[in-house]
Amino acid sequence: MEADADNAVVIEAGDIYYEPEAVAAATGPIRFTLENVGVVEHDLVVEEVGDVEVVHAEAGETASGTIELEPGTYTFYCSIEGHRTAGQGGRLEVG
Ligand SMILES: [Cu+2]
Repeated sequence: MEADADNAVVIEAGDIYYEPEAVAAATGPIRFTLENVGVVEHDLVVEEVGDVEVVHAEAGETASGTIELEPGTYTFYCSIEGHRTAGQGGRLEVG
């Protein structure tokens, strides 16, 4: 999925997955919106920049956060205990 003109990426988070798991955005500030359709909390953390949490959404809620990234390939994951090992992760291409 490509980011829109505002460099915004929308990801659905459920129990326990992201949809989509592969997203692309342009260099600069990237706005992530996490739509949590699950019954537990989820977040989105970018690994390569020091495991920074970009956005956190409580169960059933939608939240947004922004991160500025250089061109490259990044890994994102949910830091709620057990979620990453259950497969809640994805890849972000910036450039
Ligand atoms: Cu999660």
